[in-house]
Order: sequence, then structure tokens, then C-alpha cells
Amino acid sequence: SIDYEKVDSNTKFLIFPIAVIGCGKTTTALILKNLFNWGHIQNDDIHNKKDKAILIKRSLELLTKDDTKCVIVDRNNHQFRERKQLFEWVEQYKEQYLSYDTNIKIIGISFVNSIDDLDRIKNVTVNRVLQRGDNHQTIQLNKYGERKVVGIMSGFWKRFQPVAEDRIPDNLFDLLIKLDVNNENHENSSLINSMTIINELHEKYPILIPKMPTTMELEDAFKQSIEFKIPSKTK
Ligand code: IDP
Repeated sequence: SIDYEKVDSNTKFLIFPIAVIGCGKTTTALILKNLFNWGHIQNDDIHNKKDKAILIKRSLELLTKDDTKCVIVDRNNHQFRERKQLFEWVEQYKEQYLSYDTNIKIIGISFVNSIDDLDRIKNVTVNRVLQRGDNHQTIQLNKYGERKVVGIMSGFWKRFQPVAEDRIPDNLFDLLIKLDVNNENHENSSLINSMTIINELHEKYPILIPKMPTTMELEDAFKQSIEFKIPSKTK
């Protein structure tokens, strides 16, 4: 019989962030994509929201590629309800895309781990998002103005439900990695967070990351991701 828990060369991986706006989700995803050629699906790029499961369907579709072992599903997932949805959609659709003997491991990357954490990162994230300006698919400073942008961000703060590892849905993560946005030197938090993710994945799933990148490779990937500009405003 097939051991569905087994990790082997067929195993595929999905990464779900738990975050609020400005934590560095996209920057971190770009670093990982740059280093390992993983897939990256951004909720902000999906305009037709009629089929809500499209986020997971596209992620699963990317996973069908032979050379794509892992996909980062870039959405805030700041509430239990959203995280539960993602797990349900994977269950519901995985057989449409992947063969029955392909198992999927789901990794959570939690950028904010408690309400205290949330209070600590508000300043950093607001400053970053205001500095980001119009370099974003939907939340453009020019269009909304500062008050409205901070208003959108604070909506996420109010609804935020930190990860609760002992209950549904968060106990469904195969691995949960805790990150920090406002570390001593928040100038490079996305670099440090990427290192944490890579270290923990290398340790738990060497099949996914057999060899650690060098410090130089990491720093280059960070630099490129930080400097990344979206190609053009979405129409
Ligand atoms: P989000 O996807 O969580 O909303 P990002 O768009 O990745 O967050 O980051 C928000 C802004 O902060 C972007 O302008 C990004 O370049 C910047 N940023 C992300 N990580 C770092 C960091 O480690 N140091 C400095 N700026 C960062």
C-alpha cells in the first residue's frame, strides 16, 4: 500500500504565508524563487475572483511541472478561515492535477506570531508600504493616498488571527516556520527570514533543499528581490 506520509522524490511542496500587508511576503517569495526556481502565485495578480479556488488551482498546475518541486502561494492568510480554505481547496483539487501517488507537504511561514508581534511590526510595515509607493498591483499610494492605505492595512490588523498550532486549521501544517519582521535590523528582515526558511527546510526536507546556498548567493537574491519593480501597473 502507498504510504501517503512518506517524503520521496515525488513529493511536492506548498508554502502558505501567515502575514499582514508589508511583512515581506512577496520579497521573500522572490528570494526563494530566485534561488531554487520554485513557483510563485500571487493573489494580487488574480483579477477574476469568481472562482475563488483559482489561487490553489494555479499553484497545483505549476506543481505538475517536473522541475517545480515547490510553490509559494502568496496571500496574507491572516485569518483561520482563509487558512482553512487553502487546505480544503488542496484536498478538493489535488487529484485533478497531480497523480495519486504524489503527496503534498504543506509548510506554513508565519511572519507575525502573536498580537504582541503585530503591535511591534505596525510601524515598520507602514513605513515600508508608504515607501513602496505605487510599486504594487493593487495598493497604490497615488491612487488611495496615505490615510486610505493605512486604513486598508489596519483592516488586516483588526482581523488578524495568529497561528494556533493545536487547532484546526493550523494543526494541518506539516511544518510551521516562525519568522520575525522587526528583528534587530529590520533593514534586512527578508534576508534573515529567507535564511530561516531555507535552514529549516534543509533540515526537515533535504529532498527539497539538498544543498544550502552560499551567503553570497543569498545576499544577491535578496538584493535583486528588494530592487524588484512590477513590470507595469495592472490595468
Ligand atoms: P508583502 O508582500 O508582505 O506585502 P513586500 O511587498 O514584500 O510585502 O514588502 C513591502 C515593501 O518592503 C517592499 O517595498 C519591499 O521592497 C520592502 N521590503 C521587504 N523586505 C525588506 C527588508 O528586509 N528590508 C527592507 N525593505 C524590505
